[in-house]
Amino acid sequence: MLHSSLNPDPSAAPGGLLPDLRMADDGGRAGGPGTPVTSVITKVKPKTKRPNLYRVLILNDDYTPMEFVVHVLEKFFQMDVEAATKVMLHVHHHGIGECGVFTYEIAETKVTQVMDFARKHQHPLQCVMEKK
Ligand code: TYC
Repeated sequence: MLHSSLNPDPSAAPGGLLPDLRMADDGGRAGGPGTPVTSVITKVKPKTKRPNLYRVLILNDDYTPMEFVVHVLEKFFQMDVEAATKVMLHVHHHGIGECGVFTYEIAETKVTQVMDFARKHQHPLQCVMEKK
């Protein structure tokens, strides 16, 4: 029997002189033989980003009553009277102190709440935030 084309006898043993040009197995996919093999990358990378954090600080002044500062720390920072007194006295002696650490929007809200409350009671208490 004579073969003159590039297509080898499919029944011939592999490793002959001519390349094996038979279609790859289509695996029974839709489209049938000749459909391009495509794949979808399905590996999922866990992507959790830590939020930027901000310290909320209060500043000392000569006029705001100590009891008012303690009240502010209890009201807006969920401190008990002992913790609030410690923070207030730290600020009184060192000039500045931390009320808490929050994400941007929470920190901004705390600063606004404290400043509005102090102004409403005509105290010069200052509250600021800084990126950690
Ligand atoms: N220094 C104030 C006083 O002697 C008390 C005070 C403490 C004010 C902390 C502000 O953030 C402050 N009355």
